[in-house]
Parts: sequence; structure tokens; C-alpha cells
Amino acid sequence: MHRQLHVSVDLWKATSMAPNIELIGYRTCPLCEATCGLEINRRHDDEGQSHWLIRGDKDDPFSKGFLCPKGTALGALHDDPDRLTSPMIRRGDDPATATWEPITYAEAYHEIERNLGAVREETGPGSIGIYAGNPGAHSHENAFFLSGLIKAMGTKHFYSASTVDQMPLHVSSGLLFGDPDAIPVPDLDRTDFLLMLGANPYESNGSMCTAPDFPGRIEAILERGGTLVVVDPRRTKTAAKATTHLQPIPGTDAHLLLGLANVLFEKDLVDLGHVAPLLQGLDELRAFVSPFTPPAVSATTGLPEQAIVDLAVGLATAPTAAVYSRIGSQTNVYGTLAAWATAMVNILTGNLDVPGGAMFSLPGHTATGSGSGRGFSVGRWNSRVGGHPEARAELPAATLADEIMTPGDGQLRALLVVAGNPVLSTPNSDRLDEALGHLDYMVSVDPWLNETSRRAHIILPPPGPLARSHYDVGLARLAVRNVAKWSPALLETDKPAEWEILARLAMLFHGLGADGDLDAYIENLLTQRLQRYVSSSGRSLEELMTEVHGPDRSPADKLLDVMIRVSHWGDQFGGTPDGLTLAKLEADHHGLDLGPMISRLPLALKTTDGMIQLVPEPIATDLKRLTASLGTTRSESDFLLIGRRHLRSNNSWMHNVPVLVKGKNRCTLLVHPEDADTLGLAAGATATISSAVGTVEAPVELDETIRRGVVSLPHGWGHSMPGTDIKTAQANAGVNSNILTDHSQLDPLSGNAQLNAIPVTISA
Ligand SMILES: Nc1nc2c(c(=O)[nH]1)N[C@H]1C(S)=C(S)[C@@H](COP(=O)(O)OP(=O)(O)OC[C@H]3O[C@@H](n4cnc5c(=O)[nH]c(N)nc54)[C@H](O)[C@@H]3O)O[C@H]1N2
Ligand SMILES: Nc1nc2c(c(=O)[nH]1)N[C@H]1C(S)=C(S)[C@@H](COP(=O)(O)OP(=O)(O)OC[C@H]3O[C@@H](n4cnc5c(=O)[nH]c(N)nc54)[C@H](O)[C@@H]3O)O[C@H]1N2
Ligand code: SF4
Ligand SMILES: [Mo]
Repeated sequence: MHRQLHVSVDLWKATSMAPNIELIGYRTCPLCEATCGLEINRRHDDEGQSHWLIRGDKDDPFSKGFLCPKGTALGALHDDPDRLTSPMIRRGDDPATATWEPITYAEAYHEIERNLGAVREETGPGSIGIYAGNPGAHSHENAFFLSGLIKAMGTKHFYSASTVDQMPLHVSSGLLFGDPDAIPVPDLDRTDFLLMLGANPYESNGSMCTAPDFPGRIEAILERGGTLVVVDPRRTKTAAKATTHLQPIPGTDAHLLLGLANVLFEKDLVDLGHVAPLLQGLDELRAFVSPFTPPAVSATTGLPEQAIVDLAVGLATAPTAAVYSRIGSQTNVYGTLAAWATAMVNILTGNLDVPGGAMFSLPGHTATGSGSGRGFSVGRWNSRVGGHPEARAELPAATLADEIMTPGDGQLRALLVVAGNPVLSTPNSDRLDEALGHLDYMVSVDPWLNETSRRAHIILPPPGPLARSHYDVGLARLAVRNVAKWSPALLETDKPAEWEILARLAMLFHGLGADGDLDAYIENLLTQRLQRYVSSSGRSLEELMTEVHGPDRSPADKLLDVMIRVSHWGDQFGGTPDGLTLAKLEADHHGLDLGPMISRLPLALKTTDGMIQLVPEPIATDLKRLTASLGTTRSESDFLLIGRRHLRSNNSWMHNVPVLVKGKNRCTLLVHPEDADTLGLAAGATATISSAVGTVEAPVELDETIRRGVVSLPHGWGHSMPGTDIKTAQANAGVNSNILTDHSQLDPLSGNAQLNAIPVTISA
């Protein structure tokens, strides 16, 4: 473990606190997308023991003291006794009987160099791939150095958690706005009407919409007389707050949203607002939505016709409104269409890019843009086995096992896994687990020996969260206010940082060797980055280099400083002396509030012509599939399986913290009592759940709020696999819902997996 760990230099003094409480510092929570500010203390008890005491940071201008139980457990997570403290090498092939030996980082890099070299020699460089998981999206170290590694690998075998999550939003935004990262977020704090589909922020704290205290922001909408409509097959905690809760048949959100668009056209309620001059293809859109009449959409979604009409009218007549759809809408075979249709309804009601509608955030490290760019396309190449189109240079995580198991040119023979646990998190996961066992070589960059890393030949652990600095490069772009927050590493460690591990791996692919000169590599990286600003700033490279160095800054922080300085808010290396620099954020660890979101069109566009094509060609093609599905009914004997999240879980990797798993078993199958009666299942009985690809058993929990014909099992459980060393998780194992998800059922445009609306049969 990262045992103690001296407290770093620039700490605040705890003046107003009890004498036995020592303030360690402030940092942004890296665990979910809400980015809460935390106040990290140590409490020393009378026996001389010290304990973490973590509270919300009241002076964080964005989260204002809000936090959740996971944030309070950050210290326990950091100190987890099962956390790996040195690289581990596996001896033995069968994970159940293998033993693990600690080695040094230098030995590990040599091992990896030798083994990847052998794979490359035998099967070519195209046979080495990478899977990148979710925690990497919460770290600027990974944002900079993981992308560097992927570039250095030059591989077409790039997979990530994005294709079991939000890839439909990227593809939709790429096709509409030319920028896959220009994702509009609902202006929660100013909207009068929020339509939310497939999201449950009372448990998840929000996704692709960074909003600490999302629940409080929802309640504020209601308090100011606004409206909340929640579309969810289950009456979640969020749905229970809604003015109106609609419970559709899962997998039909795209149909519903186009039904709303249909009503807007039919009732002459379309009002495009200030973006009208940027839009092309309105007549085409009108023609495409014409089959989505209220009766047709009602038959498909299972929602009353009148509710569909009322919702469309409500959105159009509210002073401001925002439509927000998330994982329940997008993790199905119509995911990109659902994401696109969400944008369409925002556009047709005049709510895109206006306060109270859906807006583009502009955090402290981003530029306003120029109004046009290179545009975006999918399918620049296709996957070898399934022929799936790439999206953002990624192939579907669901096809990883195919690529490992299918012989031929380009077969995947070696894999790096960085911050991912695909053995629990991706479809048909038993099959993937087996496939990983067939690789010639695998490396995991991961703090734990868990379900996925047990398949690695070497595990490289990064330091825990309290020993790394933090800035949300990705999530701040989705924040409901313009913000800039940087946190220091609060604890020192003598172990290499995650940026260093990733840089060392990249150096292997650059041919610089396991003993390569890391400092020279970093210097070169910074030089390349800064070179671009020499002429615009009128400063010499040496001057720029000196400025970003700063005292004790990590290379990730230096690269961040460059990004901040040349952003909309930045000091332009002196051109705008009052502008933002990392030094300003280093001086205030609570973060900076840069105000509410502002209108950003047309400058935020990166389409080639600076226009928004309402029905881009790939969408037009895929819409035919959606139209054909109108009115189709599924087999009555099937149930549709959906997932759910719990406040004290975080995907698959936080079940090793005792306080987060205590209490009753949460990995249960929710069944409507009347369905349970029909099936002969009582509460607590074991149900057998079977899909096209697998079978699991789970205890039944009755839930009269779930739509009949729908059952729910959470993901991220199933910790009983042999050969892991996560003892608390093993003792609270649950079952893995992804044994049931079908790797062949994908959203064709984004390659996103179907993780909801899965046909299953249930038996006692
Ligand atoms: N059925 C179903 N499946 C789902 C979902 C669903 O709703 N239903 N949700 C999907 C979603 S949204 C996501 S994002 C994916 C997540 O998919 P993954 O990212 O593959 O899985 P996680 O469970 O987040 O596992 C994260 C891994 O990172 C490791 N880790 C933690 N902290 C660090 C760190 O600082 N550095 C490094 N290097 N590693 C770290 C953990 O030990 C763990 O192994 O799961 C998806 N799977
Ligand atoms: N506590 C906790 N917080 C988390 C995570 C976690 O695992 N635990 N994971 C984090 C990650 S990686 C992500 S991506 C976010 C996800 O954050 P959210 O998108 O808010 O995800 P969920 O909480 O799973 O809510 C999805 C909802 O969609 C509903 N649903 C299922 N199928 C359908 C459908 O077809 N149509 C509609 N309209 N609804 C449907 C489900 O019933 C569920 O209530 O959460 C993040 N925050
Ligand atoms: S809501 Fe998310 S960011 Fe905030 S404390 Fe909880 S896990 Fe951390
Ligand atoms: Mo996610």
C-alpha cells in the first residue's frame, strides 16, 4: 500500500477545526462525473490512530459543499489494503492457480519490451491493441499521456469504455456540429422545463452533464415553478421527483423523441430561434419524422398518445426547455439515433445554444473555435472480423473477443488495458474473459488484481487518488457552468505517477527502449507543444518553456498549463495579462467559477461549411431501420432486461471498500410483483435469467414501480472469479449482468453495445 506518505508542502492550516483534526487539503473528487470539491482531513483518535475525515468543500464555487458516500470513502479507497504497491508479474497460466511476484518498475518495462517485441516480430505491429477504461476519463494525466500512448502504438485495435457508454453522443455531435466533443448539456440552473430520458442522477450524480448536486439542481427547477418530465421504465428516485413520469418499453427512446418532433411539425410549433440561419435540411427532417405519428409511436413505446402530444406541446410552450438523454437511451441498437433525436428536439423548440436550453460549456482550458473545421465522419476503416465502422478511431469494445479469437492477418495477439475492467463491464463478458486467456501477452495498468488484470502477464499499479494532482479536461467540457478547478497531489509518493507509466509504455512503442531517457522524452513533448505558440505569442521557445515549468510541476500539469494559457480564458502567454494560467488555479485549490454557460454558435462549429446539416447522411440511412421498426412487437414470453446504478457503487471497481458494500445485497433482480406471480417467484427466491448468450442466477426483489415485462439487474458485480485479490469484493460478489449482454447487438453507427432492453427469459 501507499503507506504514509508524507503530507505535501503547501497545505492549509486548519485554524477553525477541532485540535485532533488535521486539514490535509482540498481536491476534486475523481470518482464520478459530478467533480465535487472535497475537504480532506485526518482525525487522530485518543488511541493514536488516525482516520480519514472527508467532507464537502463549502468553498468550492461549483459543488458548494455537496458530496456523496463515495466521496467520503476516498481515503479508504486510497488506503485499500489490497491496492498494489509494486508491479506484479504472473507465474503460471491458469489464473486460478497462478502466483504473483512483485518486481521493480524497471524490470517490468524490460519484460514488457521483450514480450511485445516478440509479438511484433511474430505477427506484426498491427497485432497489439489497447482497451482504455473509465477512470482514465477522470484524470488529466491520462488525457494527455494515454492519448500519447495510443498515438505511439499507431494501432487500429483501439477499444474503450466509450463504446459501452456515450459513443452515440460523440457520433451525433460529430455529424451535426463537426466536433464529437461539442456535446450540448442541459442548462439545469436556468431551465423552466427539463425532459430527462434514461438517466437517474439521484444515484449516478449525472453523466455527460457535469453538475455537482444534480439532485439539488433538479429540486431548484421544481421550486422555481418549472417542470421535470422523466422517461424511465422504472420509477427511480429521480422519476419519483418528476412532475410527470412516463414509463416506456425499453429501447424506444429514439421513437419517442421523433414522435415529439412529429407533433412539433404537425402543430406548427417549430421555432428554431437564433440558430435558424445555420440549419440545413429542415424539409428533409420533416419528411423523415412524418411516419412517427402519435399512434405509431404510442404503439411502439407503450406510452399513451396524449402523453406524447402533451409533452411536445409542453416543451414548445415553456419559456425555456432542455432535453437530456443518457445511458438508458443510448446503450441500445438505436443509440446514435436517440442522441441525434435529442438534439433535434432541442433545435426544433429553439432551445439549442440559449440560456435555459441545451448549451455548449466553455471551461478554463478550451477555445471558442472559429466556426468551421475539418468535419467528422465514421467508418474511415472497419473492424477486421465484424466489419464494424470505426468511430473516433475506436472499434466496439463488444467485438474485442472476436478480434482476439479469429485467426488471420491483423489478429489481436497482445493487449494493454489501462484503467479498465472489461471482464465485468463489457458484453458477453465470460467469452471475453476466455479470449483474454488466449492472448500471447497482456499488460494491465491498474491498482488492483481484479477480474481483468488477473489475465495480464504484468500489472503496473499507479498511485492512489490522494497522491495525484487533478484537473477534469474532459468532464469540465460538459459542466453546467464554465469552471476551472485544479487540485494538487495531497500525499507524496515515491512510486511513479500514472503519467510516467504511460509515457514509459509510449517510449517502448517509439523504440526508445525500457531504459530510454524519460526527461528527454518529456522535454521533447513540451517543445513540440510550445513550438506552435512561439510566433503567436512573440516569445522565444526558451521563455515559454521557463514559464510552464513552475515549481514541482508534473509534466501533465505543464501540458495543462499550455492548454489553459492558449484557451479562451488564457493569458495567451502574456498577450492577455489578466488571463488564466495554471499558476492562478494553483493559488486557489477551491477552483474558479467562470460564470454561467454562454451562447457559442456559430463559433463552436467544426463542420467544413460552418453549417449544421440536420439529417446527416449516415443518420438518414439509419433512420430507415428505425422507421421499419415502428409498430413491431416483441415476443410476449420475453422480458426486457435493464440495468441500474446504486449511489454506493461505481461500475465494477468500488466494491472492495467495506463501507460502500455494507448492508443488504444490492445485486438483485427487480421484478414487478404481478410478473413475479405469473413466474411463480417470491421475494428472495432465486431467479434464473437467460439471454441469447448466457445465464445467471440472482435473488428476486419485488418492485411495483417497474414497468411490467421489464426486469432490472445492476452491472459491475460478479466478483467471485478465481484468481483475484480483492477480498471485500469477493465476499460481496453478486453476479455479472454482462454475462447476459449480447456482443452482437450493437448500435451500427457508433458501435455502442446494447446494455439495456435485452430480451431475456426468467424462470424460478
Ligand atoms: N450491463 C452494463 N454494463 C455496463 C454499464 C451498464 O450500465 N450496464 N455501464 C458501462 C459504463 S457507462 C462504463 S463507463 C463502463 C466502465 O467500464 P470499465 O472502465 O472497463 O470498467 P470499470 O468498472 O470502470 O473499471 C475501472 C478499472 O480501472 C481501475 N482503476 C481505478 N482507478 C484507477 C486509476 O487511477 N488508474 C488506473 N490505471 N486504473 C484505475 C479499476 O481497478 C478497474 O479495474 O462499464 C459499462 N458497462
Ligand atoms: N453511483 C454511481 N454513479 C455513477 C456510476 C455508477 O456506477 N454508480 N457510473 C458512472 C458512469 S460511468 C456513468 S456513464 C453514469 C451513468 O449515469 P446515468 O445515465 O444517470 O445512468 P443510470 O443511473 O444507470 O440511469 C439510467 C436509467 O435509464 C433507465 N433505462 C434503462 N433502459 C431505458 C430505456 O430504454 N429508456 C429509458 N428512457 N430509460 C431506460 C434505467 O432504468 C435507469 O434508471 O453514472 C456515473 N455515476
Ligand atoms: S457525487 Fe461523484 S464527485 Fe461527488 S463525491 Fe460523490 S462520487 Fe465524488
Ligand atoms: Mo460510463
